[in-house]
Amino acid sequence: MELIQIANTFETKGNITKLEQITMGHINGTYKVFCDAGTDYILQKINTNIFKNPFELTENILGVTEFLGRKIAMRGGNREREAMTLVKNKNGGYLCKDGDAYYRLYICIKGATCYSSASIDGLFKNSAKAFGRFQMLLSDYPAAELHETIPYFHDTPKRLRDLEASVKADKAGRLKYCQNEVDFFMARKEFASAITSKLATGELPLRVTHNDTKLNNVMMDDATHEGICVIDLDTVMPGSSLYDFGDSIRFGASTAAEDEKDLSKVWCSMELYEEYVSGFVGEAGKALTDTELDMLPVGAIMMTLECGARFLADYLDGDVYFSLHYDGQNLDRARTQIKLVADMESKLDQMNAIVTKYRG
Ligand code: GN1
Ligand code: MG
Repeated sequence: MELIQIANTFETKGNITKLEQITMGHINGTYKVFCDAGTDYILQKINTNIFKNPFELTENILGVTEFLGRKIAMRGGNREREAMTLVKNKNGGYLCKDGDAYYRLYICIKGATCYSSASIDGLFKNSAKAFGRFQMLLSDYPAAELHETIPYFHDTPKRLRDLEASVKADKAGRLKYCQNEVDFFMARKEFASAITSKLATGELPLRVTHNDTKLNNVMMDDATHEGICVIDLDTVMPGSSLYDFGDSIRFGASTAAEDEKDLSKVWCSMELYEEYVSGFVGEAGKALTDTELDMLPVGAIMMTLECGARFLADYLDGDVYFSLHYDGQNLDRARTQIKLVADMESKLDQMNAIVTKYRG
């Protein structure tokens, strides 16, 4: 089927006038669907190589968005702007199957934008508040009801073992180009279990987490730049609050793009880090335990290390997971993450001091 025909299988208001691809994400195919009756939509082709069970995925998203919607309405908020809304398919479900592919449709949030860098003052802090609020609102969600859409998603020791397996297999014959990078990760094997070991003993609580808290996963209001809605709920699963905090710092506190080639431009900005800490701790701080607060900087290093290991493993595997816009992009991405990990390791005292300043 054509994409327009697929979009037409959903219960949209008005007629579809045009479709435009959105290229920001690395996983799903995403399109903006324009309609003539005032509401636009977001059509997504679910990447079923990665999300093996689109029905369970949809159950998670419906569960979380309806729960958030009820809370937002109770607080007097605007449900359609502050939470995502899945649109029903004319077949009664929420998915359109075309061959082996599955599609879903969301209402497009109007007057809001997602940014790939903190290009406007206060943007990063506002994203921190949005993710902090997200965590707060879901703190009493029945976590056991959620499906694990990608098992072991933020299990960093497992991600390093996967990297080791990719090194051994060297499927694409690229190990010769990245031995130093591989060594960097292998030297941090012991550190890799700092969070998972404490989750296992209960020293860190299990929470409902977003698990992909990049800046570009918050819609920002065009007029106020407030973070109004957290998007990309595919990886909402039980996890650690450190994952959510850490991934935000990894992506948003970097002074350069995730695939910057000139590593002299790549640093973890302590100004941006402080902005995020103030927003996140301000919004979610009361719900966090002392151990969680103590370990926030570890979360930032861990998520960066893990993501770097995943990019490098994908480079070694021949680029089978993350979408690429040019050859070698996964290696560039791995290198920026390495640079950021090394930078954060050297700034750890400063990062701890900033958390101390805001935890009260
Ligand atoms: C992927 O598709 P996107 O860009 O939201 C990935 C995240 C990575 C991120 C790196 C399901 O997210 O885990 O941190 O790329 N999502 C999945 O930019 O693997
Ligand atoms: Mg995303």
